[in-house]
Amino acid sequence: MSSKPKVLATRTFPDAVEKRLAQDYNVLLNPDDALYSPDKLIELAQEIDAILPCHTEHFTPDVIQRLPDSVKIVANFSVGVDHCDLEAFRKRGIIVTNTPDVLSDATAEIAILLMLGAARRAGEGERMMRDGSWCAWSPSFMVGSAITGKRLGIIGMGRVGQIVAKRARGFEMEIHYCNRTRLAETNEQGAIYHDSIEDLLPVSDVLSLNCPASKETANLLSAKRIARLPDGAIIVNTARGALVDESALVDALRSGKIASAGLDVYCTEPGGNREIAALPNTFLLPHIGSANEETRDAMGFRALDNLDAYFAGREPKDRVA
Ligand code: 8YV
Repeated sequence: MSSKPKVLATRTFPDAVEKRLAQDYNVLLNPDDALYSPDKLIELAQEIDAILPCHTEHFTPDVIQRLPDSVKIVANFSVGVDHCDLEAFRKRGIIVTNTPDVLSDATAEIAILLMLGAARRAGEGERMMRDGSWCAWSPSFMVGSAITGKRLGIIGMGRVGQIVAKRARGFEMEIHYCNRTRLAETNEQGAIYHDSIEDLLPVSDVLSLNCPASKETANLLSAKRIARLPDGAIIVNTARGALVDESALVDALRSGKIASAGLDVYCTEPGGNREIAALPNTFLLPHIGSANEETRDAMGFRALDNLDAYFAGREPKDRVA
């Protein structure tokens, strides 16, 4: 009988996922959910065949270089792979997979939550109720802006972007988007295509970032681009913090150029950005775009499907390197 492949699970995963892992693999779990340092990761990876990591593990060229030869595949529990240097993985001949599709609905839900929360000043209201400072009401109290009927600009009309558009249509929003390639008419569902971000911004009363982080998209939302948005626009980010020049965003939120921002992701995680957190006109969440039970199970199963395929001698469905 051949022995089961050895898998290093870098974090604590949902029960159902760990159960399947333990059934099919010889698994090294992390019951304390400790965040491993690069040295610890390398140490634990000795004689390991596969790693099941999250976006919290940073696979830099140095880390990848130091991985033992036994590691053949890194099956990420994430759709984003900006924590992985894919070129370095390719050079080492290590396969990398991700978990697309299964978290699109969950992330789109959070985008809508952020949109509403930012537009209707939900963060300010919530803080007020908790600290007991609500002591008056007037017609001008806590007045925000509507999203119904407004123009929504989406940067990155992939799986998540298209679902954000679909949900936003429920608020009668007019959808505009910019994407590397224009969608087929049937997928556009009436959304208006812009072939440059510069063209998209002036028609975006609400701007939603839904593209992956990469060298090309780093600081995509710069001061110059923020200036092209309509005055009083709302910015929503459920993708990655690295897409935004956070100091330019702080300036724009302070000046009122941007009315409010709803953010789930930050340049520095965990922790976020203290300057952003100090601003009243922000509605902030701690990177929980995919954090619901159904989605986290589905992400784990998708990562395991990729591992199963590899160890059965098939091409993993979600191979990115
Ligand atoms: C995940 C995400 O929770 O999948 C992604 O890219 O950003 C999140 O929704 C996280 O990455 C899990 O590793």
